[in-house]
Amino acid sequence: MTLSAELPAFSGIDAPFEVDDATVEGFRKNGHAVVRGLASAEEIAEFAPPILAQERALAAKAPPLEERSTYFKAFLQGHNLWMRDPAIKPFVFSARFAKVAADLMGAPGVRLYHDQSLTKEPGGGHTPWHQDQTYWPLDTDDTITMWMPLVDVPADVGSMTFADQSHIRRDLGPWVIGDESEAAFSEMVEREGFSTSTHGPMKAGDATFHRGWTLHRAPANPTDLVRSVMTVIWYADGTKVSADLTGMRAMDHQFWLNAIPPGELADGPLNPRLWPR
Ligand SMILES: O=C(O)CCC(=O)C(=O)O
Repeated sequence: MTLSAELPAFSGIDAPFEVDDATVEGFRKNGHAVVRGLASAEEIAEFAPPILAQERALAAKAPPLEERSTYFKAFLQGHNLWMRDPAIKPFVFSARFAKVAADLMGAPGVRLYHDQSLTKEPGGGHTPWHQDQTYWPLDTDDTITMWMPLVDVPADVGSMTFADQSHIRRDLGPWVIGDESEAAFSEMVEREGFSTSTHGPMKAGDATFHRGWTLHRAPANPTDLVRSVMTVIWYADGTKVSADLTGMRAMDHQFWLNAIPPGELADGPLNPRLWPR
């Protein structure tokens, strides 16, 4: 028997997907890209219900929108849903999604950082400008988020807006998601003349990908639609824990990296290598 005959064939939500060269080039240049049809309608029909059940449980516990801060008006946030319901795990651990993340970055492999459901409720507020990597104690620029709607997102709800090529500038400032980050980054985008892009309306199963340093925001939801989105975040295999554990990084270090000491490989129990398997 040959070695390849012994390898498991990837099927279902792990079945491969080839990203075209223009998408890879666009991602590497601008720090973001859209991949249409990454999950099929059948796959969404299988995996959305358990994720939406988690979303409803969060919504049931949330205070009324008008009593929340800008951050908590922007979305309801569930974390590491793969640990809460085994039905969600194959979606988060998908070899297909992880390989697309690796291919876009040009990384030989990726590990899971964590997943997040991000639900923008009817009447939910805007998501202020921010850089994700401000939160992440990872000693690499090879970090990436997949943002996949589980429902069709029409133009009047909208997907994210990205500041093109902002990832090249890396750390643009200390602001975490909130009114201050919106004000500071809006002013910076204007002053420094960043061009901005959105991939517009999306179908359930389409996905955007962006780098950890790519500056981005999302519009408010003026409609009655619940904007249900699942995200998965990965980093390049071989990444070490950063020495900078200041600010929000300290909390992420405890939550997602098992408090592995700075300078050691970021390969904790919550960080399996998802590509290659
Ligand atoms: O879903 C949103 O409104 C924002 C999402 C976001 O900022 C992210 O996935 O990094």
